[in-house]
Amino acid sequence: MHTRYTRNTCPRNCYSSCSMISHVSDGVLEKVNGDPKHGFSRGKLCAKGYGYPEFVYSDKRLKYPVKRKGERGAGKWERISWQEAFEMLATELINSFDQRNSFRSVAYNSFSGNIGFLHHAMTGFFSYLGDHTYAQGNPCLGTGKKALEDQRYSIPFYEAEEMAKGDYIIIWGSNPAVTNIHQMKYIHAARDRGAELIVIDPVYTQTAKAADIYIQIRAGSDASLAALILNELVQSDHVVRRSEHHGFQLLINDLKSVSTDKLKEETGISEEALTLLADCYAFRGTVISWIGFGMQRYSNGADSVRMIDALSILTEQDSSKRPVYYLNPMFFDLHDQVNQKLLPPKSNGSRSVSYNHFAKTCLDFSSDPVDFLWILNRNPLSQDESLNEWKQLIKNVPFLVVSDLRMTKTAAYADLVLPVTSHFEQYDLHVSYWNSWLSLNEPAIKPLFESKSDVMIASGVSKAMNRIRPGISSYPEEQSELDWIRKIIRLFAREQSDLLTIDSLRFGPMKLQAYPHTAFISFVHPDYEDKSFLFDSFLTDKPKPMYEFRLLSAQSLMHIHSQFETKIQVPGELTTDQVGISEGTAKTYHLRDGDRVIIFNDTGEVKREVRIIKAVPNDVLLMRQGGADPVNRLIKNKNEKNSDDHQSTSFFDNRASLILVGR
Ligand SMILES: Nc1nc2c(c(=O)[nH]1)N[C@H]1C(S)=C(S)[C@@H](COP(=O)(O)OP(=O)(O)OC[C@H]3O[C@@H](n4cnc5c(=O)[nH]c(N)nc54)[C@H](O)[C@@H]3O)O[C@H]1N2
Ligand SMILES: Nc1nc2c(c(=O)[nH]1)N[C@H]1C(S)=C(S)[C@@H](COP(=O)(O)OP(=O)(O)OC[C@H]3O[C@@H](n4cnc5c(=O)[nH]c(N)nc54)[C@H](O)[C@@H]3O)O[C@H]1N2
Ligand code: SF4
Ligand SMILES: [Mo]
Repeated sequence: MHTRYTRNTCPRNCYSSCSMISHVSDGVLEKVNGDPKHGFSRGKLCAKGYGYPEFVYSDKRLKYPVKRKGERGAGKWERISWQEAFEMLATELINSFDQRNSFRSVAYNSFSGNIGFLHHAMTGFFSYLGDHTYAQGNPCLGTGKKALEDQRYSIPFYEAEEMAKGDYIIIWGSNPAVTNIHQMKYIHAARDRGAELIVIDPVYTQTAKAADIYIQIRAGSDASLAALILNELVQSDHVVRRSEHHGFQLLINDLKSVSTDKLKEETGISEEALTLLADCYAFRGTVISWIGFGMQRYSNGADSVRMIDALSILTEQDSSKRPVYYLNPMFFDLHDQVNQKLLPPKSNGSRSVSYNHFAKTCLDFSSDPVDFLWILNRNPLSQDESLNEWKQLIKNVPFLVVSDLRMTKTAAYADLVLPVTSHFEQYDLHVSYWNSWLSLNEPAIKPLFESKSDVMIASGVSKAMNRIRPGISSYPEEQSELDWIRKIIRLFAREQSDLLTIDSLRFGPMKLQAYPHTAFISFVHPDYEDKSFLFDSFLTDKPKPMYEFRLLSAQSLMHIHSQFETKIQVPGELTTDQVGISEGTAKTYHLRDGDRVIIFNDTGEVKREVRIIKAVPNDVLLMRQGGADPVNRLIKNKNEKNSDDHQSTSFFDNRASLILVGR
């Protein structure tokens, strides 16, 4: 049998963006391997990656466009043709337009399902339409990004592979053994040279297990721990470059006014651990801080990020000895840059709504209420922090369309559901938000059933609109996926290398060159010129919590958020039906493995089966994202001020109690 090989790129919202080699026989995707030419993942994939044939041929894949029959959410569907689907969309869009001579009441919300460049197709489609409503910001990592930009002007940049050169690697709130598995290679390379890995996390994670030193911190108290370390460093005279930094003295003054006993109590850290961390930051070699996303899922997330970052800035003149890893600032924004160059700018009358408050803002519009909503690359009824508001919005909005690979919790409430292709069935282009590799994705197989890519869908709707009302859409509907890719590559080639072409990428991914960035450092609170950023976090008293437990629901190995339900079960990984509790909690509440509990707070309740896990601290309930009864039912948006500072969500600030209901 003849086997054909193509290069694909994993489009999931994952640090790696692995390039992969697909093996296709008789039009069937038989096997997927890692691409040895992808210099970051170096020929390896995670288990989800190797499992892609199962994902592609899953019987859960949507096959045809379907429209709702009966009540919303009743689960009854009627198969329709694409032509009918496009006509329905075009009619709804034009009806909305005709009511106010504008598309302002039309909204779309797309996020992280597929992070390839071509998955901005809907951004393109709507930008060409004119005024409309769209979601903006970054609910995932926006807080830390903004915090670092406030403090440093731009996010520090160090190549992912260079982590191998550290003497100490201190990971604050990231779990790369689960979320960024290829990075572990570079960490272990450093350890082989004698480096030490220190992990700071409330949970004894897989990464903590691989570490030389694990420091258990109380959830949400990283800013306090970093303040304690800084205090030690000031006392022992290990702080450098004092006078150079705007607001340094403010920071130190604020630090003096905070009780260290109070901070110690908050963090739950031993003296020994504190001394050890202060000694690490005082070390004259290369001390790497990795600021993960765990500690920014709190309302004090920005302060935690700035405070941890301050330790690196203030302990060494030579910044190459204090690398701070957060994300790849060169390429994280590349999508926006490309959109700015290739698409018309968002029109003045368009409404941009923060992802964080999307449902609420749309519900509150006093004029031009949303009457058409398109959700794609997103599953808000599982993943958002405001499920109740989302449910309300979905109930109220006159027309909801969802494009996805599967009938998700969100799609189940739509009026129209459109099946999209997997990345093996379309072209795309990818750059990672962590490493510097650019790679191509070519179709390996034909689109399954009647699925279409986001680009093809954008073209189809535009054509249908123009058939009904010639000239109403100026979207360049004749452009193919390859045409768009050529344009994007030409942009990169201009800045990177003439040798960069589609054909060169067919031979393997290319490492993009970083460009220089400015260094400007300020420790001043972005909202108050005369205060350091310590101000918010420490000088306000925190009310006593109503519920005993923190809800932690970080990422899990075999899933990307609500995506993937593989047949392989990893021993020890929580299922969506379970809650992980500590041995201490089990004792206090007389709970046993397998007991059924209800977990509740004033936002909602979920049912779970108890699993006693040593790794969990006493004040934490550990849960997985996704599933039939999502943990997000218990999560409420804590971010009252609709400010840019707090783009990320405060998932882990939420608390709950539990009650036994069956055994
Ligand atoms: N409780 C809790 N909730 C969380 C988090 C947490 O830590 N705890 N983490 C948050 C974080 S960090 C993130 S990034 C968000 C992620 O939130 P979402 O972006 O909503 O993530 P997914 O669940 O992956 O949903 C993406 C959807 O896109 C679909 N999709 C995949 N490929 C394509 C495509 O090519 N086209 C289209 N149209 N659709 C596609 C998938 O099938 C899936 O249904 O979740 C957040 N939610
Ligand atoms: N397998 C897999 N990989 C993924 C994803 C996935 O869903 N599955 N999602 C991708 C996405 S969108 C993202 S955003 C990244 C996120 O990847 P990471 O940066 O690893 O972030 P999280 O998994 O959200 O949380 C990391 C750790 O923070 C810890 N933590 C919680 N609260 C605190 C705290 O107060 N202080 C400290 N120090 N630690 C705390 C959690 O226990 C957890 O172990 O992963 C990406 N990679
Ligand atoms: S999920 Fe991440 S690690 Fe796994 S194949 Fe995709 S990009 Fe690579
Ligand atoms: Mo994320």
